[in-house]
Amino acid sequence: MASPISYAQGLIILLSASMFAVDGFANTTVVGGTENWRFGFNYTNWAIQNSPMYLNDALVFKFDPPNSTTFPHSVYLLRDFQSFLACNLTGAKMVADVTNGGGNGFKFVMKKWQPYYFACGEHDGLHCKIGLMKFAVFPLPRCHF
Ligand SMILES: *[C@@H]1O[C@H](CO)[C@@H](O)[C@H](O)[C@H]1NC(C)=O
Ligand SMILES: *[C@@H]1O[C@H](CO)[C@@H](O)[C@H](O)[C@H]1NC(C)=O
Ligand SMILES: *[C@@H]1O[C@H](CO)[C@@H](O)[C@H](O)[C@H]1NC(C)=O
Ligand SMILES: *[C@@H]1O[C@H](CO)[C@@H](O)[C@H](O)[C@H]1NC(C)=O
Ligand SMILES: [Cu+2]
Repeated sequence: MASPISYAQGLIILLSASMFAVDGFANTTVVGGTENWRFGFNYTNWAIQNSPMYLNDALVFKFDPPNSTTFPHSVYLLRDFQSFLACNLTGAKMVADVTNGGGNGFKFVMKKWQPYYFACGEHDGLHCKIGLMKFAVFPLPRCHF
């Protein structure tokens, strides 16, 4: 005979099982679509068109490693909104270097409920400023209870 306590415990196990299942709904999106991560594509516009994004969604940055014919790119997280507006790399955190975007690309999972300010860090912020290689995402929690 099931006691109320074991029923409650069963419910908790069920709820946590469906919380784990949330991972199954996470999206993986290639930044820039078929344009990949390159100089001169409007990533702000791309981010608007791909909103909203959710917690645990993954972004894939694809860029060829540098050689004599390709330009180097990278991925940085800028420290705050002001730095994002100004393409100021002071205090930014490099998450992918110039070689990390080859092959299947560099995958970044947005695990925290916070704004993420992505930018290319090459040429001291020039790719960010003039090359439009920056965008912001505030991933939302997925709610489906
Ligand atoms: C990039 O796209 C945004 C959003 O659509 C737009 O406001 C902005 O003017 C565009 N930038 C350029 C340089 O075209
Ligand atoms: C995944 O991303 C695509 C493209 O932005 C969107 O159409 C779709 O609704 C997203 N799926 C989920 C489960 O969020
Ligand atoms: C440079 O890299 C690109 C893309 O990976 C490749 O198509 C091209 O052949 C390479 N060029 C040289 C000179 O290695
Ligand atoms: C960049 O950000 C740092 C830290 O906030 C600040 O000290 C510096 O003045 C900024 N640089 C420019 C050019 O605004
Ligand atoms: Cu770049």
